[in-house]
Amino acid sequence: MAYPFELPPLKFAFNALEPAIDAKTMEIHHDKHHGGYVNNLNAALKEYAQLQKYDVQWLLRNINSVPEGIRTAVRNNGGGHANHSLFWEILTPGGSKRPSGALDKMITDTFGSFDAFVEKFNQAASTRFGSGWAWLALDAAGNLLVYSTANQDSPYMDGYTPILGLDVWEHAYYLTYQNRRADYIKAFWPLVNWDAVVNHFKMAV
Ligand code: MN3
Repeated sequence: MAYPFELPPLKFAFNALEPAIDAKTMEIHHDKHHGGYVNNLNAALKEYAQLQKYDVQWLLRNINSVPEGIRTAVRNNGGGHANHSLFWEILTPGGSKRPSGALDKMITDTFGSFDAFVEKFNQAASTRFGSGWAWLALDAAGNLLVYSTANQDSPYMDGYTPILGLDVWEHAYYLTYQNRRADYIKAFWPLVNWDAVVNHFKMAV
């Protein structure tokens, strides 16, 4: 999918993740925040016909070859579009307990145990100062890593492929949790759609 980019519809109702994530937050977050990134990305690319054939992952992987005049706009808004598109996909009402198959084994092999992985991810999410994201991603050699990025910076910009992400911008949790980011992080795990994460893992390896 390339220019003009479109806001992907949510696959569940705004209130479907309550009480973990409230309906108002979901509505504003999806329609206004993500919608804004899509609109701003399209506006940035409007006069750059040579870039309009590329998908957002390509634009982010090749951010340094994007013309300087729109590089920051593509970084922020392309990142925002890619990050949120993944985020909505890996959330689902009721979630699923654990990843299956090869991903489950690779998480255990890489981090020692599933619980150790969760702890490391929570650490990345809670210590990201200001706005950003925590990620489970694959590097170019196919190794799993957990880390965080600032603002809307995308793992694609680092040569990684994200398969699970958590938005820790205040807009993602402030209405329900105010300053209690740790409570929001804890409430996230039961919503994770591991089937979707496994699909992204399979596409990336
Ligand atoms: Mn967000």
